[in-house]
Amino acid sequence: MLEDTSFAIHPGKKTSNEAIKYVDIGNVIEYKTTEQNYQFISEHGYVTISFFSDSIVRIVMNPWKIPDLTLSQTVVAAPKKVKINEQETNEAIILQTTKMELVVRKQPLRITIKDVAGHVLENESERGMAYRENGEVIVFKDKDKQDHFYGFGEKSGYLDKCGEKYEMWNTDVYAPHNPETDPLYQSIPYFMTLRDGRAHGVFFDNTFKTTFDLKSYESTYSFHAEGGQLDYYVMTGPEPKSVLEQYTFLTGRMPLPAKWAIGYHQSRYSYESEEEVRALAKNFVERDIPVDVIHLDIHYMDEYRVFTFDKKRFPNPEQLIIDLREMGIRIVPIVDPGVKKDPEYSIYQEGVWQDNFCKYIEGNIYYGEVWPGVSAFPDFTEERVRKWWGEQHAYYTNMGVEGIWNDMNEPAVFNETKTMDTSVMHRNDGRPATHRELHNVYGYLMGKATYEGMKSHLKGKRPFLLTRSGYAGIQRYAAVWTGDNRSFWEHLQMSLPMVMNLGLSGIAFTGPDVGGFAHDTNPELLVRWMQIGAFTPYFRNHSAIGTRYQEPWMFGEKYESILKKYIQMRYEWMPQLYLLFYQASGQGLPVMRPLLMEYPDDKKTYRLNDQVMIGDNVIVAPILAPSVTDRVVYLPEGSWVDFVTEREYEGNQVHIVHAELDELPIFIRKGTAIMQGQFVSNTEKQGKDLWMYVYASQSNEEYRFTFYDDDGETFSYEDGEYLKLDMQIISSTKKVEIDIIAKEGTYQPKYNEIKVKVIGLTDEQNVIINGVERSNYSSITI
Ligand code: MIG
Repeated sequence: MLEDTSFAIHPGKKTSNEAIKYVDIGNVIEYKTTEQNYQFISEHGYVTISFFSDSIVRIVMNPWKIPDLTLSQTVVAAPKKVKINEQETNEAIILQTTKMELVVRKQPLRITIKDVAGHVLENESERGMAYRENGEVIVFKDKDKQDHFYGFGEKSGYLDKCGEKYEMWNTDVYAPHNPETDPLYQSIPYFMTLRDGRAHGVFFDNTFKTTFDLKSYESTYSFHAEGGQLDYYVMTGPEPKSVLEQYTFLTGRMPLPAKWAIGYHQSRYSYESEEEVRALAKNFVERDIPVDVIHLDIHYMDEYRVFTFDKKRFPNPEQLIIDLREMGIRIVPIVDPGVKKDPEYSIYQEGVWQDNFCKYIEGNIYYGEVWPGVSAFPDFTEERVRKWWGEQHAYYTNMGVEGIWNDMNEPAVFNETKTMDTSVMHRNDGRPATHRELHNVYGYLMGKATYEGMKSHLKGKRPFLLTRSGYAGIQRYAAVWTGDNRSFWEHLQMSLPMVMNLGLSGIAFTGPDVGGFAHDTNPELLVRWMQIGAFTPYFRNHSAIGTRYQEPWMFGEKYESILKKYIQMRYEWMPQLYLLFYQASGQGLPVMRPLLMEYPDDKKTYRLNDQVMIGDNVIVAPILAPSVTDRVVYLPEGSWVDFVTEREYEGNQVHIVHAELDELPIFIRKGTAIMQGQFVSNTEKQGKDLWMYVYASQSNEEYRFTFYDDDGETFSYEDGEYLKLDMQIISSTKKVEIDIIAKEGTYQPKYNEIKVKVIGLTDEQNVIINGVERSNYSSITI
C-alpha cells in the first residue's frame, strides 16, 4: 500500500486545518425549576441539570428538545433529592450543595463548577456547549497549566494523559499497540483531573464514538460525540479516592471475585487437545508451580461453533474438567459472539427462529466473517436475547465450568471497518438504535448476559468472566485483559500505566498478557514480566499461535525456579490481595494504583509510570528493561522498608536500588502492616497459617486497615459468613500498639489465630497487642 511508504507525506498532499464550525448554545431564554431538575432553554439548545448526591451533578444538553433523562444501561445510581440552595441574579443562576457550586451564566449560557472553597473545577468561558447540524455535540472547557489527566480506561502511552487526544470506539487492534495507537478494545469515556492536589472526575455517558481532546489547544480542552446528547456527570472529589468512590457509585463496583480467579492463569492460543491440556496440568503439579486456571482458546470448539467441543481434539471434556479439578485447576473456555451460519447447528437455528440476531431495519440478518466463517451476532441490546445467551452457558456449567472468557466482542469482524455495519438496527429493549450509537456497549452487554447467565447456573458459586471489550461499568461483570500486546520490553513498560489508568477508571480487575501475546518472548523478559505480574490484579500468561511457548518451565531450570518463586509469591500475598479486592468491591478502589492516589499533594508522583502501589502502603518498582539490574525508585514521604532485605529507606527522595534477575524491589511503608499467607503446594495452594507483618515506625503514626476473608467461592458472605477485622497500629518511640478494634461476621477460617511478626523494632520499643505486652513474634487469637 502506498500509504505505508513515504508517499503518505507527499508534499502535494493537502492537510486541512480549518476549524470546524459549531453552533453555540447561545443565550438563556427561559429557566425553570421542576422537582428534581433545573431546566434551561436557550437560543440553540436545552439543558437540564440534576444531582445524584451533594458531590455528583449531571448535566445534559440536547440541541433539539428538552433532554431525555432516561439513565443509560451503565448508571446504577438514581438521582437523589439533594438540598439545593438556589439563587437567581440578572447574570446567572447559582445552585449550591454542601460540596459544590454551579454557576450558570445566562448570556451566553456558560457553566462553571466550583468546590465550596471556591476552587474552579470545570469552567466554560469563551466557548461552551455547542453542536452541529449533523448531530455532533461538543463542550469546550478551560484547561489549566496545572492540570493532570488520568483515566480514559484502556489507552496506550503514559500515565498522565495531558496533551493527548483520544477516541472511544471499541476496536480489535491486532498489530501495533504503539504509543499513538487509539482506540483499543474498551470505551471508558471517563477521566479524573488533578489540579494542585485536588481531584475531580468527568463521566461523559454517551455511547456514540466520542473524542476527548486535551491536545489541540493550550488552555482549552473538549469532549465531543458523533451523536446523541451531551450527557455528562461531574464528581467533585476532592481526593482521588473520593472521585473514584463517586464514579463507581454511579457505574457500580466489581463483585467480590472467587479466590481462584485471582490466582495464576495459564493460557495459550491454543492448547489444542485434551492430551496437551493434561500434560500441561501435570507439568504444573509435578514441578509444584501453582496454577488455578487453564484457558481453552478457540481450538477447543467444533469448527469454532460456540457452545460445542471438537470431539476429536477433546473427546471427553467432562472428564477432563473433573480430573483437573482434582489437581486444583479450573478450565476457562473462550466464547466469542459470532454464531456460525449453519442451518444444522442448534444455536444458529434457535437464534434465527427466535429472532435473536442483529438485523438491519428491513429485517434481514447482519452477517459478518469471523473464525467460524460467515456468522450472525446476537443482539445483546435486547433483554430477551441476553437471557437466551445466558441460558446457553448451562452447556459449560453442567460440565463444571465456572469461568468464561469473552473475546472478539467489540464486535470484531474481518472486514475493512473491523466491525459490524454501523447501520444495523439494534432492538435495544424498545428504544431501537443503530450500531453507530450502540457499538461501544456491545461487548459490555455481552458481558452482562454472560455474567448473569453464569451466576444463575452456578447456584451460589461466584462466576468469573474475562472480557476484551467493554464500556464504563464493565467492572460489574468482568475482569479485563488488555488484548493483543507483544513480547516487547516497551509493552511491559506500557502495561503499568495502562493497568493504573484502568484502575482509576473504575476497573480494578485487569492485567496484560504476561510475557506478551504476539512475537517471541525471551526468558529475561518473561521473568521481569512475571515479577510484576504477580502483583497485577489479573494475572495470566498468554501467548499467540506460532510464537515461542512461554510456560514457566520452557527456558530451563534457572528461569523456571525464578518464575516459580514469583508465582508462589502471588499466593503468599493472596490474603493481602483479597482484602484489596474486598476494598475494590466495596468502594471501587483499585488493587494496583498510581502513587498519586495516595500522595495527591506530591507532584513527583503525578507522572510516575514505572512504579505502582498495591493498596495504600506497598510500592513495587519492577525492572522494565533488558540487562538492567539497578533502577531509580522514588519513595514518597514516610520511611520505607525493603520487603525482602528489611533494609530501611527514607522517603521524599529517590534511591538507586539493585535487583538481580531473581529480585523484585518491594517497599512497605513503616507504621503499616500487610497480611501474608503461605504457599504449600499446588493442590493446597493456600496454607493454614495467616501472618501479619507489622512494620514498626518510630514516629507517631496511626494506621488502620480492614482484614477481610471468607470462603472465597460462594455468595454466603451475603448472609454474614465472612470475617472482617478492623485493625489499628499505633507506633511511637516507645511502643507499637496493635489492636483489633472491631470484629464482624460468622465465617470460621482454617486459621484460628493471626501470627504476628513485628519488623524494625528499636530497643526502646515494646510491642503491645490488644493491651498486653508481647514479643516481636507472637500471635492474636481471633
Ligand atoms: O486475534 O482467540 O485477543 O487473546 O488468543 C485472534 C484467539 C482472536 C484475540 C485475543 C487473543 C486470543 C485470540 N483472539
